[in-house]
Amino acid sequence: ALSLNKLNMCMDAKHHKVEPGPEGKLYLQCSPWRDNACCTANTTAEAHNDNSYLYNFNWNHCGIMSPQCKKHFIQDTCFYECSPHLGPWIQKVDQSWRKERILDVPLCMEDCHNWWEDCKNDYTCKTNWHKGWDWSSGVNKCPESSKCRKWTEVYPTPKSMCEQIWSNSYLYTTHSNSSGRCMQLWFTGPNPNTKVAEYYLNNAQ
Ligand code: FOL
Repeated sequence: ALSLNKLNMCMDAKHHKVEPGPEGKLYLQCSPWRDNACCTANTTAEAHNDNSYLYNFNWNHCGIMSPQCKKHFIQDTCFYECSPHLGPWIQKVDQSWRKERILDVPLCMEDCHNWWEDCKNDYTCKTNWHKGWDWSSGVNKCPESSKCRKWTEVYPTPKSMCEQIWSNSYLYTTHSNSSGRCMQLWFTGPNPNTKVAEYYLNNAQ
C-alpha cells in the first residue's frame, strides 16, 4: 500500500504519455492496450513500420528480418510504449533519449521462447541492440567490427536473447502465462499484467 504511486503510471521516456489513459483505437498488435495505455494511437501505428520515427531502428540490419520474427519486435514495441504496469521496474537513467528505463521486467517463458523460436533462422550482428551501432546513415547499421551471424550464434538460448537484446529490460523467468508472476507481451482481453505489477510491488524482489 506504500507504493501505490508505482501502479498505473508511465515512464518518462521518448514517446510515453505523462499519465496512462484510454485511447479508443490503437493500431493492430497494440490494440490490447486501448483501455489503458501510455502510448498514443500515432505511436502504435509507427510501431508497425520499418525504420519508424520512434527510434529510426532498422530491423533489417542483416538482411530482411522474417515476418514471423518481426511480429515479436512489434509486440515488444507495443509493450514497451503502451504498458502502464511497468512501475516496479522503472529506473532513472542518464541517457540523451530518455530519463527512465525498465530493468529486469520478469517476462513469461512462453513469450520469450516463442520470440526466440520465430527468430532463430534470422541474422543479427549485435547482442545488445541499444548500443554501438553505426548511425551515420540515419538508421542503425552494423559497425565494421560486428559481422552478421546466425541468430543462434549471437543468442544461444531464449534467455540470452530476452535479457541481452535491450540491456536487461527483461528478466527471463520460468513462469507461465497467466501465472500472475510474469509479464505477458501477448494477450487479449483485460490486461493480465495489472495484477503482476501489484504482486511484485507487495513482494519486493
Ligand atoms: N523494448 C524494450 N523492451 N526495452 C527497451 O528499452 C527498448 N528500447 C527501445 C526499443 N524497444 C525497447 C529503443 N531502442 C538507440 C538504439 C535503440 C533504441 C533506442 C536508441 C540508440 O540511439 N543507440 C545509440 C546509443 C544512444 C545512447 O545511449 O546515447 C547507439 O550507440 O547505437
